[in-house]
Amino acid sequence: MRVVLSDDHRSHFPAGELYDGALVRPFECPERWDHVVAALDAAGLDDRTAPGPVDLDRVRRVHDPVYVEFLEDIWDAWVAAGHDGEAIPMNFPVRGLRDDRIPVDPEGRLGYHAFASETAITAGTWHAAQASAAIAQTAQGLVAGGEPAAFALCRPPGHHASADQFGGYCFLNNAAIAAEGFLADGAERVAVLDVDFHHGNGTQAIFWERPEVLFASLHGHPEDAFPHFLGWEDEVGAGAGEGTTRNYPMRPGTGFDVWSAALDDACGHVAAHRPDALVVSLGVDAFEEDPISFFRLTSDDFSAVGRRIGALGLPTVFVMEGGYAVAEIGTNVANVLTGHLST
Ligand code: 7XA
Ligand code: ZN
Repeated sequence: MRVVLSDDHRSHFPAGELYDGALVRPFECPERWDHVVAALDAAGLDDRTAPGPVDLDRVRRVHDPVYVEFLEDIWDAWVAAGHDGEAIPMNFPVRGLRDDRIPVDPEGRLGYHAFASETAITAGTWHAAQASAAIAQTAQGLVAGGEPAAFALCRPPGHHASADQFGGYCFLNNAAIAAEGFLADGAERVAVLDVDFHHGNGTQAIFWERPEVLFASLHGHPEDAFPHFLGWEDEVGAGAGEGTTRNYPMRPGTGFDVWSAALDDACGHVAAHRPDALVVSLGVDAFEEDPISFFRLTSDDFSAVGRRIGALGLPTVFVMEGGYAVAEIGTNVANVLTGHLST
């Protein structure tokens, strides 16, 4: 399996994540990438490719141009306004406030384009976000060109980013960019299967009314888990896209018996959609020891996840999302990929 990766992710590493009432070292950190690369080495997944340049025109098929411009210039604007610290959004156009005007002040712009406060923007964030999107685009191009599967080792992750909002460590929605890439390259239908512990709210919102893109997500129930305000089972899409969104919210302590039944059902919907290509939002934070999640999958279970996805027999791009049990993240990712290769 081709693996697309680059070192450019290192330019994004905020000093602080707002967590539990304090600024802590972010869970989403560069060592995650190092552990994945080491485990890929150990598993013999060494067919590496550097990404090409990011195609921002294709990024704008997913993201609002005003949002892309915001990501490009917010750090400089923040510094020019006299701020010393990292750019952290703190107030938002929530119920009772107006969301039809974008403020000029950087603090207001940050709040307008964010949905949560844990994710800081720094000097190198835009560079890393573009590089991450380029990795997804390159992996998608390889698969569109005939490779059976590719792994996009994206960092920062993407599935929480909507057309015009960042949060949950995500800036550009790499999985959605890959899915749109397939459509731009001639695919009639695409499926996005999100197995990250957290609901892919951004991906769902992007494809909510799009009948050609099936989105299925397995995740912690929004009553119990971030992002809290999307991901109930009754969210199935709207308009022409009604029926092409599927949600599998699950409760704290969920083990592989229940989780894999949900995966089977989701895979059934993927197959019924008859996609030309599959994009997998591959977070491994459903792992039993993940520090910010509450499912109970074991490292061996991730091999079965790869085999189940491989049984679909679809051209597939795996896009890296979350996973914070840093010592095991690499093994868990490698197990999915080798499980997939074994089918
Ligand atoms: O898939 N998404 C993640 O792994 C990031 C979740 C961020 C949670 C922040 C809650 N304080
Ligand atoms: Zn996650």
